[in-house]
Amino acid sequence: MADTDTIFAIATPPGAGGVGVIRLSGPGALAMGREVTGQALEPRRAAFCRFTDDSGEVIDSGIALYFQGPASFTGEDVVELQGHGSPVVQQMLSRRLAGLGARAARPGEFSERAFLNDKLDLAQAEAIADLVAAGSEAAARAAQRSLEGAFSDRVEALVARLVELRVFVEAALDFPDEEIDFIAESDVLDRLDALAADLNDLLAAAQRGQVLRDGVTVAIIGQPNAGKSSLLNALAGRDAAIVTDIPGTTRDVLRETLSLDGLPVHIADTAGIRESTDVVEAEGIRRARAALEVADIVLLVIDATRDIDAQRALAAEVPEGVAVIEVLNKADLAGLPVSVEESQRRVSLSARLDDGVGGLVRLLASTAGLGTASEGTFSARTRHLEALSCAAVHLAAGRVQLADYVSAETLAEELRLAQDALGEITGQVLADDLLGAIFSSFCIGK
Ligand SMILES: Nc1nc2c(ncn2[C@@H]2O[C@H](COP(=O)(O)OP(=O)(O)OP(=O)(O)O)[C@@H](O)[C@H]2O)c(=O)[nH]1
Ligand SMILES: [Mg+2]
Repeated sequence: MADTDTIFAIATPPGAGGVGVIRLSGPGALAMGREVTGQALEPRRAAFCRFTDDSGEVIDSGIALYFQGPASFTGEDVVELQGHGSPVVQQMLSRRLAGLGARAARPGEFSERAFLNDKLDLAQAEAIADLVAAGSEAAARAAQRSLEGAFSDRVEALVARLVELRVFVEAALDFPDEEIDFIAESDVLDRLDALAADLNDLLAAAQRGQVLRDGVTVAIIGQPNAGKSSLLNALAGRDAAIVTDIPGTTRDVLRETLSLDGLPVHIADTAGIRESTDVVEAEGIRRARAALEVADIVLLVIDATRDIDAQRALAAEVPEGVAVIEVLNKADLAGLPVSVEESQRRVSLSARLDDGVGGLVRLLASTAGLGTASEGTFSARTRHLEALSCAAVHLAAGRVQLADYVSAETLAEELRLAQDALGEITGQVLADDLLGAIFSSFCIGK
């Protein structure tokens, strides 16, 4: 399957820097590396070299490293040229390599080759991109765990049990007369249930991993002057939004991405919702309602010194399925103690004094399904969640077949489909253009 082109890419970020790395991979990598450096290049030995152009003139000097395939990241021969981090020098070196017949790598092509050469499975390759793009420490740790196989191992353990079950059921099919007894007398149903339960646990863990990777979208809503912008500022730890005592201060939606206890949060501060004849304010209120529609979690900010029930009525506008956290603000003025009522999804705090905001952050994390135990979480993507759900659906369908109709044949088919769905996560099963869709979103040089 391996592509036989030799590819190259600048692996360090664009711009000037201390060191600039160009990576080469493919059957011609060693010959090209030797040509550019004029040295033999021993595997895994750093060689200080001059990098020359085709007329022998020195372009740069630096270190060349050769990794002999298959003991390399891609599984092919890989050469790294580590020169100075000058965009001009790197362009000259790139031209030199192109002149020697190498081709500029597509985004993610090194990782794709690593996958095709069995150096990593698909979920691990995706974890590389997630690690590079991680927006918080917790997300980076989760991606690292996936890269090390924490997610793939659990998927593969399920696949192994599924295969055992399939072997058993399909063996039963070979003895049609005894099929029913064979299955009824065995513990297939119990094994199926245990498998489904473990699959659900994995799905829940993957959901947490996806939240860590992609973050949650939060909208702050409430009546004018309730303290929405003050709350945003307290969460952000800086003066992101204008705060005044004039109701109707915020007009536009103000978006920030914050890392709250490691959870990436895409948060929107909005205009206070009320009846307004002011054209600008009315447009702001329309936008506030639009932000509400796309949120995963809504923070309904209530001024605790005013009529609380009247302000709560806004909760009715929140779409079904969106979690609402009630924030009783201005606790200092209202003489309320700062508190968190987890089961009620309610906190009282003072945004202005930044008192009680930590409790809100913890409630946000648990509402997002993360809880405090992000320990052991691995990163996961929507694609993985879909595959796990699909496998769960087939297991459930198979169970119905067995329990209600005693059809071993349909059970066998459902088990096969469940296995295929799981196989898509690690790349054992490849749907059309899955690789293109995944690797095209990688950065170049990875
Ligand atoms: N004492 C006290 N005052 C607060 C608190 N939170 C906000 N305020 C004050 O309430 C007023 C309104 O605060 P904002 O944060 O601008 O309120 P808002 O909900 O964004 O208002 P609009 O943008 O007009 O909808 C300001 O004078 C704040 O200083 C609080 O916890 N305690
Ligand atoms: Mg405001």
